[in-house]
Amino acid sequence: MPETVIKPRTKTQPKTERPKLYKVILVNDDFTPREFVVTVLKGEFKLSEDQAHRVMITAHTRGVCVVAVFAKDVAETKATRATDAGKAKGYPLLFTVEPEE
Ligand code: TYC
Repeated sequence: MPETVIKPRTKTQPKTERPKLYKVILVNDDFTPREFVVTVLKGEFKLSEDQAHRVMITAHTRGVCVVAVFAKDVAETKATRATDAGKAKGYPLLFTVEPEE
């Protein structure tokens, strides 16, 4: 009687791909009032007064500043809404979206 060989079952874990994150970037301009930029950052990105002020000043002095990272659709929606808030007031305020490295 031949021996029964039981093969161990090896289960390979399917890789769960982490969804890519996207940076929302605030771009400086010469026309949008500082206080308005801070208001939009607080309203759309839920930053505190302090965080919003720091992000605004960084964009103002360096040209751009990363506001936050989100899943693609959230980043795009927030960037569009924040840019539109400036447009509604006649300001050239701009938020762009970039994939994270
Ligand atoms: N540079 C603008 C000013 O001096 C303020 C500002 C800051 C505008 C950051 C846009 O992303 C910005 N009124």
